[in-house]
Amino acid sequence: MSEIDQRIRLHIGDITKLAVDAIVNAANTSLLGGGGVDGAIHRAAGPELEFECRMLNGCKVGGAKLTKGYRLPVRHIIHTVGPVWQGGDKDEAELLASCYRRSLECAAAKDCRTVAFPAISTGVYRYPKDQATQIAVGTVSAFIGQNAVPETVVFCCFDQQMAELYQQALLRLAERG
Ligand code: AR6
Repeated sequence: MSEIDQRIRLHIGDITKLAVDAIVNAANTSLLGGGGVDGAIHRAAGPELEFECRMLNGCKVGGAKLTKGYRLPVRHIIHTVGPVWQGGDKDEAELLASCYRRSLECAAAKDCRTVAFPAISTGVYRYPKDQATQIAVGTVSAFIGQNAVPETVVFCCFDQQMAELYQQALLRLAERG
């Protein structure tokens, strides 16, 4: 097992229950909450989160902004905005990779050693799950290969099917060396 494999973990469950340094939120450009994982994070963190988010003036697609964790067992929440899938020729892959890179940069800037990501854009934003997991794994492993922090990245999957896609993507990456 390579050093990078040891720094990537899979978890099946609700990301709001994870006690890590930072979790990533799959937000929208307003940063004012919504459905899916965004709604779950805002509900669990409490109304203070939306209050801080209001000060941030939104976020562009592919960008990331950081807040405190409030009632969640994390120091920080990193809010990123994934691309809406429009068929694949609207820079979706580059924008999704940018979400992972910018989020990891935010985490590193605050010395967050363990960071958990949901599968950004794979719900309401309809990004094909197999492609999204490959981008997630490729971008995260490239980043941690060049940076000591975060030490550990958790891909938090809502269900077993998503965990299997991550496993396949990790296997493919290991095969490529
Ligand atoms: N923990 C972990 N993963 C979750 C959770 C959870 N509690 N809830 C859902 N997922 P989505 P998007 C998974 O739709 O596609 C919001 O309204 C889910 O199974 O939350 O980036 C925002 O405000 C899926 O695999 O995010 C935006 O408007 C993944 O998280 C829009 O949705 C992402 O699904 C963003 O859409």
